[in-house]
Amino acid sequence: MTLRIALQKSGRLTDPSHALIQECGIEYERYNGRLKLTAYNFPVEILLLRDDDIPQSVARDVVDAAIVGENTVAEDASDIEIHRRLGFGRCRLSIAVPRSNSYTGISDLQGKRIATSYPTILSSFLDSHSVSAEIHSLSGSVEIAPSIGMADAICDLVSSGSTLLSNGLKEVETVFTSEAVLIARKQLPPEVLAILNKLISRIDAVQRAKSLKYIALNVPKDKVSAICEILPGLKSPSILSMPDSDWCSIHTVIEESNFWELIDQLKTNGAQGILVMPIEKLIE
Ligand code: PRT
Ligand code: ZN
Repeated sequence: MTLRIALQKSGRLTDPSHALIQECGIEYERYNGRLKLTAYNFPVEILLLRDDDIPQSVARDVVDAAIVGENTVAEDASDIEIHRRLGFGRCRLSIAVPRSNSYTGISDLQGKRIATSYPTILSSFLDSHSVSAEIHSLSGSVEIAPSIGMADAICDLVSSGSTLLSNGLKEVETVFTSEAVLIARKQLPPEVLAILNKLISRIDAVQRAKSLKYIALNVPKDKVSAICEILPGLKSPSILSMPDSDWCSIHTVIEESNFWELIDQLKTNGAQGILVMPIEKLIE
């Protein structure tokens, strides 16, 4: 049995998706032009597809699972389960209008023409705000629709905002926020589900490790208890006493998110020689 997983063939999600699979210890060769890759050391087959085709490929049993933008799934999903959010490919689907327009609120969109490649997400957003507008579906180059007189507004993906800016548009409503997600068909055969779960537990280990740092520091013995209170480790820190010295060494794991604040507090409490190391994987 193998798990068939789709990744984007070529685009924004391609490199980070391969990187994640490879960080999970899964090895395969990427050949130019080859659309099906088989791993040497894990029962997985990787199919490279256009992102727009991925949700349907999962729903129709062409593949079992995939990494794709959540926006694509929300636009075109049925019988699909989102198993994990992956933290890359972040963007938002936003409504934008010409910069010269005054915009006072969502009711300004009533009766307007809005161009988008995401008609399903947009129409449910407008419905939820009781706005009725004419939705024009376009498969690309949505941002030029207002300047050629095809629409009054657009609804498109935004990350830095520079595309909107260079097309004389301003972002006025956020419709949906998105990132890459790991999806799979509901009701997979048990053997395939078991492989998927194995992959998910590896992804969890990789993701968890990225949010943590291993630190080692030297601390005066009389400051150990004060410092241990500051350190919110996974478990209590390891304390290595140095014989014939007033110092000991503390080792622990901390969250990346409050890293700098914590380091400042440790220094204030007398810690020295603070060594910080990345963690490759964390299996809990
Ligand atoms: O060939 P294929 O159909 O597979 O690729 P594609 O060109 O349709 O997709 P691609 O590679 O552009 O995007 C794949 C996924 O990346 C999307 O489905 C999103 O989940 C995610 N993503 C993240 C983005 C962006 N950021 C993004 N900025 N997808 C598209 N954009 C486009 C947007 O449409 C607009 O044209 O980038 C432009 C805006 O970017 P900024 O930085 O100027 O705001
Ligand atoms: Zn696409």
